[in-house]
Amino acid sequence: MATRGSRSKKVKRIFQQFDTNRDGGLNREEMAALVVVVNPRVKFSDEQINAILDEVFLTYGEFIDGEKGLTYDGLLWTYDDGAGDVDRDFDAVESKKGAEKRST
Ligand SMILES: [Ca+2]
Repeated sequence: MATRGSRSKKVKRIFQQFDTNRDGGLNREEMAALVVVVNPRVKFSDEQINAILDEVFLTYGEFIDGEKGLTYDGLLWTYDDGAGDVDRDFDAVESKKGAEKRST
């Protein structure tokens, strides 16, 4: 059951997974990694990634914390807006983590 509580918990896990420098925001580099992982079947060009990031940072400007980038609240909003499927993205992130664990 996709309750709001389990949703935000999943978004939190996704956020923390990609906030690699742990500063509480997703900068362009971190967001780019997220976009790539949750779209495993898509081969993005740098231009496409840049266009997506421009769009996100423009649309969610009020959730951008300076150099840190998109905050957790901002990421939650992108899902509330239907920009991505939390469950699907969460599974993609988790399965990637599992694959990395197996390969080491
Ligand atoms: Ca960060």
